[in-house]
Amino acid sequence: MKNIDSYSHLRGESIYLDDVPLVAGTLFAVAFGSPHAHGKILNLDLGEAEKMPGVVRIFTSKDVPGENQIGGIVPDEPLLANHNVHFQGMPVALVVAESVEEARNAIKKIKIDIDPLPIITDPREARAKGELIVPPRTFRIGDVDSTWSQCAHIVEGMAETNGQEHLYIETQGAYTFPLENGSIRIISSTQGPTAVQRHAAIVLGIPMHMLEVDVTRLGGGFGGKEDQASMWAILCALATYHLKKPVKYALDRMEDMRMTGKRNPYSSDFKIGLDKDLKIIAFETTYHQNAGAAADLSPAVLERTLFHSTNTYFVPNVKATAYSCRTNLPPNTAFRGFGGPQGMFVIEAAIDKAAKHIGVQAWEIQKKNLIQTGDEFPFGQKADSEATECWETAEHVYQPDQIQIRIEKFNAENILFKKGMAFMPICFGISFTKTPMNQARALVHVYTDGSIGISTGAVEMGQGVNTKMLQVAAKIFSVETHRIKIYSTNTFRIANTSPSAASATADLNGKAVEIACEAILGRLKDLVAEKFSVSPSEVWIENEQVMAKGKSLDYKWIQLIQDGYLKRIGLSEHGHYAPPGLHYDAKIEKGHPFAYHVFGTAITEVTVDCLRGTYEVDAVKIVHDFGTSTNVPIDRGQIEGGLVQRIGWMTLEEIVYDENGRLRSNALSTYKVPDIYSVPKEIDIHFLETKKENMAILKSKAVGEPPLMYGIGTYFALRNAIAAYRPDAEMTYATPMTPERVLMGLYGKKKMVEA
Ligand code: LUZ
Ligand code: MOS
Repeated sequence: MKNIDSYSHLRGESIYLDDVPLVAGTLFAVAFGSPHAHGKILNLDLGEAEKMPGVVRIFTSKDVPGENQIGGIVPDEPLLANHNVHFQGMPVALVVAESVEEARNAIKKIKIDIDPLPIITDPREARAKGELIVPPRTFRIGDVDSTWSQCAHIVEGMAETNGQEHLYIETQGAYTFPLENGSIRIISSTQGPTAVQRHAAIVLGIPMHMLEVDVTRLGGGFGGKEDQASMWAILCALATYHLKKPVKYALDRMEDMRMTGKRNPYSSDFKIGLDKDLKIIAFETTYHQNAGAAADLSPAVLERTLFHSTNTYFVPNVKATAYSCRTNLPPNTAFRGFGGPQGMFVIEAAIDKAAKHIGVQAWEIQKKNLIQTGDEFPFGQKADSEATECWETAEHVYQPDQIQIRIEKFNAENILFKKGMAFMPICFGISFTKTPMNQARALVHVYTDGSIGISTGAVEMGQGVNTKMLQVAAKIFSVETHRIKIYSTNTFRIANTSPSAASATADLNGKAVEIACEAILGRLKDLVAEKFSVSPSEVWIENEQVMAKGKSLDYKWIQLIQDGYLKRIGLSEHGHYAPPGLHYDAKIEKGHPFAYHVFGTAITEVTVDCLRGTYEVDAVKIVHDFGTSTNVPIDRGQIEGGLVQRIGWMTLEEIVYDENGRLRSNALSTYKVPDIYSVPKEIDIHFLETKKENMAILKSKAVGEPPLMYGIGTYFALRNAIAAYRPDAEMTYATPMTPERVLMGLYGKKKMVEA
């Protein structure tokens, strides 16, 4: 079915934060961010700013009634800086004024004296200086040290991935309202309503039940609003708490780019060992994660990097170590894939380097090492693998041998244009790696007119989760979809929500909807059984008709609901779901953290203009493991969007901080994001339908993050095209592959220098 939001989106009628009608008396907040990346605050002079027209009040850390702390995993992040500043843009004060313009004008009059401290921007330097967010972690299987001597080929190297700006179309923001008796209503553009509620309670020193967080929808999140929406919501709540007035803050684009964290950049080392049959028998890697100035979600991101260190390959001997390094950049955070893509890039770089060293194609190594059902991941979980099925289907459907022959012919006939191909097989674990987060709730009401209202913990951010929730209820009740409405996500209706993240939102919340609907349906069936003297197990509903013993009872959904009300049966239910079988022991780094894995294979073909260094992605051909997709258009949209988002990260998007920790790529003029010209000219998606049992909702596997990883293939296809022009091109494994880097690969004298 179509995305239920498509009509209102197209007409511009969907309500985002900035579309919420303004309430009389609303005040506007703007944060004053530190102009320095690291230092001690000697003096903060608000005098002149306070006298500016329209200014109502300026808040600092001294105004925090509870704890000045919003750190989620580690309590290391003040809401407002008090003694020290740790990154440029770190909020120090909050100006509240009668208009946005007046608040922004007042910001310019704030004076701050900072005694500078040394600035670190590089994660390896941070590690050398002992600046770690959490202790390092190591995942092990087999014994790498004793395996190197058995390897026919050993290759070592370094791989680096840059950060990525989330660039949700809707920037961060919140709007808060005073309620009776000190309660506060918070409208927040957040993926994590409970995170906002929990931290607002800590900062304000009031119980969570006084804080209503409501989210209708987001104009994109991509992980950037999993944790980092809290800051703005709580700043507004702080102002509302003191002033008893509605307060709104919607960041402008440059503020958002400067003050919020991004995808964690990684700098990694690898060593890979293969036997003479191209089996990878040893892999050792060390990740240096650039966490920025506070933990935020980085320790969890780091964990997922470790879980994906071998991507979709079985490697019997692995040692993977990960360091989360503190630097003076805005705290980096969740971003679609959550550390997985960073880890997967490293093993793909290792395979590419080994292939060049041995003189084979990377795909020969990739194919030989695909994980099989029953093989063990380094963290102890056994794979239920579709890796080979995806790969072989891709070979069958897309004929890559023919593509390669065509490419070689093209390359022989053209001097200034070269083509390249790469395979990118993926494997992504579905579940929050923190096991307790894997739970969800849904509240289902059936009204006396037969219409149905549903609340869940799922946040709609364009991914179509509300449509999927609606489909679950429509299927169980077998009613028409127009009868069902999915409500906003609200902490007064659904408590203790996990963020909409980890690709798990539809599964977790969908199962909770299923449980709640089944409970109501069970009571309705009992009523039918009594009324028609049949057994409840013989009753079902089909297209709004009540059926029993194989035939219609000439009794409709609406009559059934009205009778249900008159008979005083419960027409509402609160469902709770927690996937069984998940466990993980971080002491030994073994367990079964994922409900299942999603597999797939992409074949990418690119053309490089060897005069200009520019390139085009000709085609990306994908076989994706959907289980049994319940919504093909939405799932296709997720695949295409994820792919292009990752192509952007691999090719164009270049975050540049200078040595003072200042963001140089702070606007869309200096930060190039993918546009229609970056989209592959052809995207083919083959839906691999597997009938096997799985733990996904309606067996329709999670699709949010896995397809992002297909974009990695573009990077390696570009390298192959460059090698066709210049076989001795020496290029480091660094992203993004900007046209500048391509040119250096094509014409650079020696090893390509870092941009
Ligand atoms: N968020 C989170 C995530 O808190 N835990 C996870 O495991 C995760 N994975 C992917 C994306 N967001
Ligand atoms: Mo996320 S990276 O918020 O699923």
